[in-house]
Amino acid sequence: MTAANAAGKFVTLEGIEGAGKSSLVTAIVGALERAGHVVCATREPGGTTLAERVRQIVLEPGPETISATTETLLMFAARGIHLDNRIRPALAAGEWVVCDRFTDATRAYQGAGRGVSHGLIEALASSIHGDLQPDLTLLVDVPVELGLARARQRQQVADRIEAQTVAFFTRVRSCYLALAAADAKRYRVLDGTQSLEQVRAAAERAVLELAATQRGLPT
Ligand code: T5A
Repeated sequence: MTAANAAGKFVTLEGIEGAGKSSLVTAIVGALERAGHVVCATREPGGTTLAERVRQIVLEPGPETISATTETLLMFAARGIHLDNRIRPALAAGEWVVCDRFTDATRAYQGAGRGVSHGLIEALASSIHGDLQPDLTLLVDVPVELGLARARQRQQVADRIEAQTVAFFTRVRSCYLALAAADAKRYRVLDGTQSLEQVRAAAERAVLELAATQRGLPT
């Protein structure tokens, strides 16, 4: 099932570093709240006190190595905590959940980026969130060089993933675009090279269309 079968709607944002996802969250939340919805804005890895601790373990640079498989397990560990304590309760209460990254990030970063097998990722996805899928995924697409330049401008010290190569992020971006092409119903690709105002407007339109569909209104 998707969250469409439950009380609330589940919207995720995806894209490479610096694509502009976080900049869109406030705009999307504002648009939904103005339309009368209660919204839970959150992020992955993280979103709860305990899951944010897992985020710190997996992203903070340090002397110990974390293998690609272990990194994948940590992403799903954080996700399991997040789902149990925040996402599922919010959806069950009729709230919309707007989440900055979800399992597609594991498919793109650990799968395409690090080479972790599709089979392992899908087995973990099925075990951790079963048939709960986002109702809508906004993929903010930008060329790798632009995304990395924006991310570096904003944050001087790279985390463990931001420190990866251009080739790594090129695989991540290609995977996201392939996922979107394979499921046009769930994904909306936004051109992140446009001005922030234009991208915000497109994101707001997409979520309000979903809200209108829910009420059976023409979009
Ligand atoms: N990860 C996560 C995995 O590997 N596997 C997983 O399963 C999950 C869930 C998360 C890291 O974890 C990895 C992926 C990530 O590497 P993070 O710090 O949350 O770490 O990283 P990001 O989500 O990538 O956050 P970023 O902040 O880097 O990217 P955003 O959110 O896409 O970009 P944003 O909105 O912060 O914008 C960056 C800068 O660009 C400007 C903004 O003002 C900001 O300064 N900007 C624009 N400028 C001009 N025009 C536009 N249209 C602009 N949009 C934004």
